[in-house]
Amino acid sequence: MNRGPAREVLGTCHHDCPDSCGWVVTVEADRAVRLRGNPAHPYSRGELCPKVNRLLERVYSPDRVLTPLERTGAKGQGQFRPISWDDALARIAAEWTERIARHGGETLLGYFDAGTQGLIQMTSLDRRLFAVLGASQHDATICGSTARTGLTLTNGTGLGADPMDIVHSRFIVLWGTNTRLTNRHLWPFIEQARSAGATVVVVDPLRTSTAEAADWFIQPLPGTDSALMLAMMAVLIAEDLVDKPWVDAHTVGYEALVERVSAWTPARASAICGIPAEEIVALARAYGTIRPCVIRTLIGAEHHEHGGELFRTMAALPALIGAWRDLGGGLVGSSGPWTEEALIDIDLPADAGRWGSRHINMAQLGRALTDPLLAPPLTALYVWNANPALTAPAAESTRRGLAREDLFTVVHEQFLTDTARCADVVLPATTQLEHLDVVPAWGHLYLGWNEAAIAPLGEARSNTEVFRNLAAALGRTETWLYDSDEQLISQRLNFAHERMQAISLPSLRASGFQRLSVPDPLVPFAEGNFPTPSGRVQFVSAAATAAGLDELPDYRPAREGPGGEAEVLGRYPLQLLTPKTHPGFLNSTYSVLPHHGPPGGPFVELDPSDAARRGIADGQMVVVSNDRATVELVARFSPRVRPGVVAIPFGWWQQQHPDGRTANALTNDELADIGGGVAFSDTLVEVLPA
Ligand SMILES: Nc1nc2c(c(=O)[nH]1)N[C@H]1C(S)=C(S)[C@@H](COP(=O)(O)OP(=O)(O)OC[C@H]3O[C@@H](n4cnc5c(=O)[nH]c(N)nc54)[C@H](O)[C@@H]3O)O[C@H]1N2
Ligand SMILES: Nc1nc2c(c(=O)[nH]1)N[C@H]1C(S)=C(S)[C@@H](COP(=O)(O)OP(=O)(O)OC[C@H]3O[C@@H](n4cnc5c(=O)[nH]c(N)nc54)[C@H](O)[C@@H]3O)O[C@H]1N2
Ligand code: SF4
Ligand SMILES: [Mo]
Repeated sequence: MNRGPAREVLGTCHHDCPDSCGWVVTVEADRAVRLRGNPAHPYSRGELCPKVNRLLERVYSPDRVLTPLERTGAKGQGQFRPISWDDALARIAAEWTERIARHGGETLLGYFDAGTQGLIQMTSLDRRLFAVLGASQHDATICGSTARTGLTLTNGTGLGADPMDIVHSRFIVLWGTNTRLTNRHLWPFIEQARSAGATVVVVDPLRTSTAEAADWFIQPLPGTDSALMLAMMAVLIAEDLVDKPWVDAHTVGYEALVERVSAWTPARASAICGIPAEEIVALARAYGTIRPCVIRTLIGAEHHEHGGELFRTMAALPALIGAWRDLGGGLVGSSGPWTEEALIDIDLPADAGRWGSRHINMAQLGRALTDPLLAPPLTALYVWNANPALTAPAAESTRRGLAREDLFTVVHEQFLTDTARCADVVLPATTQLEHLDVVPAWGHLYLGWNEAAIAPLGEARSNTEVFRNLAAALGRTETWLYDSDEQLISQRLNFAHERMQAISLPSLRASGFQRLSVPDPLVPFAEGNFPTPSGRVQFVSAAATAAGLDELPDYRPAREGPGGEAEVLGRYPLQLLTPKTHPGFLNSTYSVLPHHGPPGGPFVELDPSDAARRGIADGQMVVVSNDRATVELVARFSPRVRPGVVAIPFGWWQQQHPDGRTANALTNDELADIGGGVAFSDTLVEVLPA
């Protein structure tokens, strides 16, 4: 068969992952036959990952949704029949129009996450359409918002050092981040630093694969890090390891901080964190003496009741030792803000906006859908780029909400996920190979271009295309609801911004990636100049007080955590973590595809001493329970957890769980202290033989 000449198309991974790897797709006769890492990409350097190495199997999977579907069975049963696009769009327009006429625009909610984190396919035209419809506003807070808000209280910004400059570090603290799993392309840079003599420390309540590979593993009880950090500061101050000239020049509130941490002896922190006092002292000494010294953190540690406080406290550490002076020093969190500050908010022409004033926090979708007092009620839900039935906390409330007969749910998806199975109408979505986009990264400083490599499969349509279609079906006449993908990209990138100086659409398109125009090497705060009210690091923060926190960094126990409410701890003495764990999964994506998960399906990890006390044998069926749900699982004795802590790796779908209830059935949907994030990891449970 003559398949015609092969083409190579440059793209960028769309996944909600810090790495935003560059790729090359080989296309023959409009079929993608090969996908590999782009060797020219300076960060990902030709490598992808166990998930995306098999992306073509996902793109061409027989299980993909390739036509619009309409529900035929009961809600949530997943029974559908194919319908035409015209019929699907007409039905959605009619349902929305009727419901908005009855209840007002706020009865409608558009719900998305970062299924693709592309500049226009994640969120762009949707904002214009839902605004003109007066819909409820979706607060996109489930990932990263609390960490950034915490860092910003102290530093005035989430900006940090260039992740790639970690090669220059000699003391690297991976604090609440599982680099080898979640940020795997940073690991070679860490190894490079290590071969030049760097020490790698991991601070994590779980002995992760990253902890296994570290030089020093510190395992605090979950959510207790602020106590550990305050005690480290006490040691730094007591042992004269503070960089006084830098502190005097670039911080405010030092004397008050000295006073605050004087109460935080290592012994006191030790009793809270479950780490020997000597180890806290040793960590502080190493942190205060080895340079350049960097803290690398991402998202996982924010999922606590006091998650914002944790990050706000963390940001004080590098300031105290003047770590920002050095290339390879300071703090590296999400590098997203470097790009985001060079983007234009294209929501709406100024005179056209009439969003509803009501905000719905995405982490509490279940609450919003089941709240009998919510006025007006949510009666129309449109979901794209997300699988909230599985990924939002307190999943049984989401399930009850999605089962409501009076709720009209549309899900735009590639697969029949747990959320799509609850829909009234499912719309088929393109994959990253089938649409155009630009991908901003949160793990490095390169923008990535993504050229569509192949035509949409079946009747799949991209997110932006469907919003144009919906606008037409609703009879909207505003021209800006119909902007093309190229127009949206041009509107979004702020070429006038200094960070875009070297970037143009043709150059980005031709090269596949370009570095933001920021200094290389980048030492952002060597001379201070923090964007806070004082221009300095705020050890004392009025913004913190305004947000309801103490003016100084502090530790407070979580209600559902160690040192929490005695009544709850008495009934549910084990703290549950539900972490990302399998290299083949990306949140809930891939878990039902062959070759992605470990054989045997979901399980709960226990320390053998906790199991023995309950008469639980390795491999036995157990019931994990709290007031939110019971979940049946196989017990596994695990060296990853310490006594008092259990873990259920997250990502498996309902159909893969023995009783259809997933890890998130158990998790806490209380919000974190600031930033709107959620306390997934402050969840107490009991585990008993089934
Ligand atoms: N393979 C793979 N890669 C992924 C993902 C995936 O699902 N699979 N998901 C992507 C997404 S959406 C994100 S947000 C990033 C997340 O990237 P990371 O933030 O690196 O990953 P997490 O696993 O969420 O959390 C990191 C670690 O925080 C720990 N942790 C929990 N509570 C605490 C605490 O109180 N203190 C401390 N010190 N540590 C704590 C957890 O045990 C976990 O090992 O990863 C992305 N990359
Ligand atoms: N228990 C527990 N819960 C968690 C976490 C945890 O660690 N533990 N992590 C939390 C975090 S950090 C995050 S970010 C969230 C992630 O939550 P979600 O974003 O809901 O998770 P995903 O499983 O990645 O779902 C993304 C969906 O988008 C779809 N998709 C991909 N590309 C496109 C596209 O172009 N168009 C459309 N229409 N759809 C597309 C995919 O098929 C997939 O089903 O989960 C959170 N929930
Ligand atoms: S999921 Fe992450 S590591 Fe894997 S290819 Fe995509 S960006 Fe790279
Ligand atoms: Mo995330």
